[in-house]
Amino acid sequence: METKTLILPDIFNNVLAGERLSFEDGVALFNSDDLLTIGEMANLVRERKNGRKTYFVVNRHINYSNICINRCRFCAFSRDKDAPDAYEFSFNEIMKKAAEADKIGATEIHIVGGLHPDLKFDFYLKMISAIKERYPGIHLQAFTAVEIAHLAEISGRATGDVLRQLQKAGLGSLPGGGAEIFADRVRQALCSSKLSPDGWLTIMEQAHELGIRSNATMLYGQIETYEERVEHLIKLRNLQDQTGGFMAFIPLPFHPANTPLTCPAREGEKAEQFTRTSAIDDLKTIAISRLMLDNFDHIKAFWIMLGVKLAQVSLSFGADDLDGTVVEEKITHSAGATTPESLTRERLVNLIKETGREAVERNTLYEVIGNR
Ligand code: V47
Ligand code: SF4
Repeated sequence: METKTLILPDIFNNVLAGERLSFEDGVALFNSDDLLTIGEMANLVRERKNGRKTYFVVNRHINYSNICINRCRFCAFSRDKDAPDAYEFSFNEIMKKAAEADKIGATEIHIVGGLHPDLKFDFYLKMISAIKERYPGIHLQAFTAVEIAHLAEISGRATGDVLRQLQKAGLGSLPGGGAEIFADRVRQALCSSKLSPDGWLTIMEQAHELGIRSNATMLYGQIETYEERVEHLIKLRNLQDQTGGFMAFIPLPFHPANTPLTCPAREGEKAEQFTRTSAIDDLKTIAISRLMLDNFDHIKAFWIMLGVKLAQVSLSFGADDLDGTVVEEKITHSAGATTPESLTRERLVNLIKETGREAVERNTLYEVIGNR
């Protein structure tokens, strides 16, 4: 008979005592088959921090362009400028999408895109200031640390200066994308020309120092080891100890369809076989994130990537936030996501209530808008 690796009682005792888990604890949890005990521990921490509340935000994503000078091998979204399906939204199109956000009562617009070779820094400043001027009540969560580094590069400014100028224009916070997996080995294989882990962490530190709060992510389910996942979480935990600027952590399961890894466009490259992460891996990763990141207030289950039903289950495995209404999403849907692109406020509330939890509408900064 196959033997199951059970959770070490020491880890359970440490969680009960509210003590910080070590690197070795994190790896032991990933190597354990005892999903239900891991979930029970994560739920304990989740309820200690957030009770039975589950947060959501009424928001709209705007992916302003898929044109990107990078070619991350896990990304099905990016295109060369001359590709037939390359796109960039005009200023007017972006304003139209912002108006749609306002119409549904959105309190947040989430703006990210590729690293465009030609758009000038002024375009980004104008996009932020025009939306903010027209809709001052909407929080703008825009540009990953990778885009901030790109804007610094194209404008000849320091990243701190780029952040200050965007903040002055109306930027509210940074999304957590672009962190991928910090391990050099994985980055060399999958996204060697991307902003380095130190660069990502430094930009987050600079943003936090300016009072620009942010999220953090981890892209998992590719070639990384459990050790590399835990290492990633500990790097985030260390920076959070220093700045306290992170709001939520979002584990992102790799979607393999149409990516250069599975559908190479270049001659000579071999197509790799990847399947979607299992539901067990998704739940385990959410739960272990909740357990390792003791200094993060929120763990987000991004329903777009997890699927609606697994996102519901994850609320009992450490997650306390379902993200939002989203409306239009291109990054995961280019990579084969089968989820809808949008959920209404009412649907989100029902999904949360179906799990027996309290639905709380929040703004980006987790200020409560209302109990629903
Ligand atoms: O940076 C790219 C990842 C990120 C794939 O901050 C992929 O609240 C899975 O960061 N399969 C963008 N993931 C999304 C993101 C995000 C989403 C929701 C909320 C927040 C937040 C942030 O998606 C990218 C990259 O890490 N990604 N390709 C793929 N094939
Ligand atoms: Fe470009 Fe971001 Fe896609 Fe990498 S993940 S290719 S930086 S859009």
